[in-house]
Amino acid sequence: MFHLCLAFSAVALLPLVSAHGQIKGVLANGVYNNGPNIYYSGDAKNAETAVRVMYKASGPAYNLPTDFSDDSKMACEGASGAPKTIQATAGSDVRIDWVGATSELLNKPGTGNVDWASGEFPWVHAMGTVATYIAPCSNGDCTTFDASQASWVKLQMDGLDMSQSISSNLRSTMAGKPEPYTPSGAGLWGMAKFVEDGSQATVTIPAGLKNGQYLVRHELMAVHNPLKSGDSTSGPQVYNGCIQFEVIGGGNVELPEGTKAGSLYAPNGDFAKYNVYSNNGAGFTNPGPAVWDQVSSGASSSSGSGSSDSGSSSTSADGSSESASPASPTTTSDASASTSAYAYPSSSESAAAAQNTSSSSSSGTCKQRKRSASSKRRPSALRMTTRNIKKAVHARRHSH
Ligand SMILES: [Cu+2]
Repeated sequence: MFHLCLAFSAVALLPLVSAHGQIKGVLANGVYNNGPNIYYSGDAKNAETAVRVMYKASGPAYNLPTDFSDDSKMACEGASGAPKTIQATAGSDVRIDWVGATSELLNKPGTGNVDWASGEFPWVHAMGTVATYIAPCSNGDCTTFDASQASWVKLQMDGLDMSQSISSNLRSTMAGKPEPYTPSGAGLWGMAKFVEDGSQATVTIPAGLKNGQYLVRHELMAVHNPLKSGDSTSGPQVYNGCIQFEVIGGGNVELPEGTKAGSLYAPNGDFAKYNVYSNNGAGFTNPGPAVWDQVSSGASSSSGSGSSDSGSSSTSADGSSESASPASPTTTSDASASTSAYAYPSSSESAAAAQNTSSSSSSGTCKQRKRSASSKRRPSALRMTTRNIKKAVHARRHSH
C-alpha cells in the first residue's frame, strides 16, 4: 500500500518539476520577502510575496531564442502580478536569492556557505550572464501591472570577465556535470560568481530615483547548451523573475526610455548563436542594451557595458536622464542578512498539488499519508526518490 503511494507520487511529480529554479526570496530594507511556492498554490507565503511566479509548475523551464521576441515571456515569464509590493530605499542594496530545482550542487565545494534548508538547493549552472533591469509600473500599481508593456532599463550585467577566474573549487565541482566549465583558463562568468556567492545577487536601487512603483527583473542566462541547428531545445536558457518594489526616499531622477522585453535580445544575434565550448570563452560580448550610463558611471563589478545585439537599437537605454549624482552603492554586508524561513515545497505538498490537479484515481488514504508526512521529516527513501526524479527531469530537459 505504501509503495503504491510512492509510485503514484513519483508519476504525479513528473510534470511538476520542469522548472530549474526560481527566486527564493528578496531582502530589502531589512525585511525578507519569500518568493512564491510554484508547486502548491495553498502555501501561505503565496499571499505575501512580491515575487511574481516565474513558472507555472507544469510550464516550460526557461526561455530559448525562439522566445526572445515575446514581450510577455521575456518580461516575467508571462507571470501576472504578485499580491504584494515591498519597499526599498533609493540608493540601497537589495539581495536577491535563488534556488535551484535539483540537488546537483548541494554542499559541493565552491558554492558559497549558505546553510540550505531542507529541500533547497544552489543554482545549478555556472556559465552565463547575470543581469538586472528595472521598469516603472506605469499604471501606478505593480500588483496589476502588465509586464509585457514594461519599458526596461538595464542596471547591470555581469558577463564574462577575462581578468578573473573561477575558483578551483567550483571548477572541479562543475567538472562533475555534463557541462564542464569553460573557458579552461582565465574567464569568470557572472553566473559562476553568483554561484560562488551562494546563489545570491546584490542589486543597487538607483540613487535619487523618483519614488514610485517599479518592477525589478532579475535575469540569469545560461549558455551551457549552445544552439544546434535542428534542435529546438538548444540555445541560451533565459531565467528571469520579477520583483515588485515601492521605491521610497528617492529624488527626482527618472528612468530613461527603456526597451520592451521582446526587443532585449535578438533571436538570431551573436548571443543566441554563441558557442562557449568551440570559442573557449573568446569573443563574448554582453548582449542587449547598454547599462544605463547613470549607474555604469559609478563603481561596478560589471564586466563591460558594451556592444549590443539587441533587436531594437532605437529603444535601447540611452541614459538621457536629467543630471543627477551617480548611484553610490552602499556596502551592505551579507552578514546582517537574516536567513530565510523559506521552505522549498516538500515532496508531499507537490504530491498533494498533483493530486488536486490531476486525475482523481488516487485514494484518499494516500493523500492523507502525504499530508501527515509533510509536517515532519520526509522518510529518507521518499526524499531520495523525489530528488532523483527532479534530477532525471532536469537532465532530460537539458539535452547536453
Ligand atoms: Cu537548468
